[in-house]
Amino acid sequence: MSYVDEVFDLVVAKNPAQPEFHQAVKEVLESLRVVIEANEEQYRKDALLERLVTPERQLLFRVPWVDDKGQVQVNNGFRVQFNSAIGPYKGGLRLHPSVNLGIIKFLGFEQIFKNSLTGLPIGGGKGGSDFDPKGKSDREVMAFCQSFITELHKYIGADTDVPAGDIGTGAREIGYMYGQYKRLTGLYEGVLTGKGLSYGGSLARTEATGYGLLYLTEEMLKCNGKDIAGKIVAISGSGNVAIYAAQKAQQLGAKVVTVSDSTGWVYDPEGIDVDLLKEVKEVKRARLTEYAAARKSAEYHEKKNGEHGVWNIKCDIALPCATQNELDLEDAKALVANGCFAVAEGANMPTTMEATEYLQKNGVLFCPGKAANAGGVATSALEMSQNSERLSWTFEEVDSKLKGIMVNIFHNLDDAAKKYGMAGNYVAGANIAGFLKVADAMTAQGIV
Ligand code: NDP
Ligand code: 2IT
Repeated sequence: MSYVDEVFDLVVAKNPAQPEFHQAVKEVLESLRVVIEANEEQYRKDALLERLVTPERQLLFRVPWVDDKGQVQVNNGFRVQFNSAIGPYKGGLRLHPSVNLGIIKFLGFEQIFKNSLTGLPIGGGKGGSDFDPKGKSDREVMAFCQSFITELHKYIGADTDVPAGDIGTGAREIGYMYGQYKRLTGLYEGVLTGKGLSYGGSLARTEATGYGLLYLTEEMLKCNGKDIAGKIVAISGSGNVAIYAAQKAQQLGAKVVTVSDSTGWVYDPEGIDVDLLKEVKEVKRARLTEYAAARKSAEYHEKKNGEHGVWNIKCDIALPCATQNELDLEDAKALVANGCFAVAEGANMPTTMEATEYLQKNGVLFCPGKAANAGGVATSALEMSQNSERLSWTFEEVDSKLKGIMVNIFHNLDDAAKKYGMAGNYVAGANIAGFLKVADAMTAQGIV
């Protein structure tokens, strides 16, 4: 059996009931096959792949907190410190009831390659909890965040592990966590990114993932003889990534006609009103029904099982920005049938493997999340730099660095795909380019 197949079987056997982790590993290992086979003896002897798929450290902890009725609640806390070959562990914290160890491991594994692609010195990690911030008061969210950091603070630090936002973790949660970290340690250091601007946050970090997604998409289209201006864009999600993806797409002259949340979706043929969306989602923390109620041109659809939702709408470009496995084979068929020619992932692993293959086989330009959404973590690394030098850069400075990083990422994966005989396969290109740097650093640092 080939080394790649052996390691994949090992991952399934050693990590039962973690389908998302298996899926992420399979996608990466499949596209590394050609690279591994060229140097199989050495990689096998060093157990490089076994080390790559095994987190350096996994922290599982209890998070007790008191709700507004005086009742004690208990959640599960997670931090997976996956790989520190090229820098301190870096990656977000997801707060969502669906969070479990397998989800955090898939996200942490993806983060290794994503962070490598940014060209910046950051290793891979991810964390979170099955706590659901929806419907909780600010005080309850603060109580949870303080308890979460009371345990986690022992294992993180500006030069060891630097968490940030993800689903359910935004500026409010990062603020509460930062305050508690500072209180416990006495350190005013860049231990978290996505901080508020008044206490060490970076300009453009809020916008970075969505803007970066569009900078990369623009470059991918340009290199394939296409232009984003005048195109119809379908977006899923209506959180941090979706909102700023919509804003930048519109600035580049495209028309964004959809957004969604976990209970429904909106079709707005006149183009999403981003200011209204921000008011509904960022300020009121309300449902999309409120967007539709305030906007004549918008149709609201309740989410129903088995329906294609936003992917049924005719579009040129699709940007999934909500969550994993939200775009399946049926959705991919609907997109192709409607003439969609490009898909770039704002979320982590939103497209199933079958859907990805179908899109690629049908000539759709497809950029995976670990490249397309790397602008968020890249700008987090820029926030770390600013914290280290105790300076803040202007919005334009950060934004132009972000753009340069995204353009560079696209060319790195394009070049890697071409070099290994898979021109146009940006999934393979991203995995190979991300892997080679980490593998080189792991090899140089010996058996650790
Ligand atoms: P937010 O919490 O701001 O928004 C998440 C959005 O996705 C919301 O609209 C939410 O709807 C929807 N959503 C979440 N879970 C589900 C679900 N199970 N089913 C349907 N809809 C769902 O998160 P972000 O925008 O930050 O994150 C979105 C994606 O982007 C995630 O995959 C994340 O890992 C990825 N990402 C985020 C980065 C960042 O910097 N924030 C960087 C790189 C990737 P509702 O409000 O109803 O829950
Ligand atoms: O998935 C991701 O890259 C993020 N949630 C952002 C991580 C970060 O450290 O900014």
